Amino acid sequence: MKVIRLVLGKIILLLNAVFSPKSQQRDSDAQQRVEQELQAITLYQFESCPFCVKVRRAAKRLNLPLQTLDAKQPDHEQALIAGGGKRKVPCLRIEQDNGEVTWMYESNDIIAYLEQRFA
Ligand SMILES: N[C@@H](CCC(=O)N[C@@H](CS)C(=O)NCC(=O)O)C(=O)O
Repeated sequence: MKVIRLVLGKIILLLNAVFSPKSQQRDSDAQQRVEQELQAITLYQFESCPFCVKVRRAAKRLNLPLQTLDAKQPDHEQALIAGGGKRKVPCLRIEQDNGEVTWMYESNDIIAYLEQRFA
């Protein structure tokens, strides 16, 4: 089972690399502003999780160089569980200007949020 999952994961990564989506273009000032806003956003993920790949592809389409953290690493895993309440990925950590932090699960919700905020 572990081997099948490993092989499927590699296939997903390969297909993702081959059929990488085109990125939306912004002028350099707008892109700089977006990247500034992204400082407060982090994606907790597993590299070959299909739901995480789906979110990363949406981020690529939107030209969002998201910071990502591997939730398999014990320190990131602990932070995810402590902050978000469960060991599930993808999870988007969003820090507001007032310091309040939101942990958003569900790939579809994350993509809708990114599209609504940055498209
Ligand atoms: N409906 C969720 C599914 C997410 C999901 O099933 N993630 C798996 C990895 S692919 C997970 O975190 N499982 C918990 C674990 O592996 O501990 C979404 O669309 O984000």
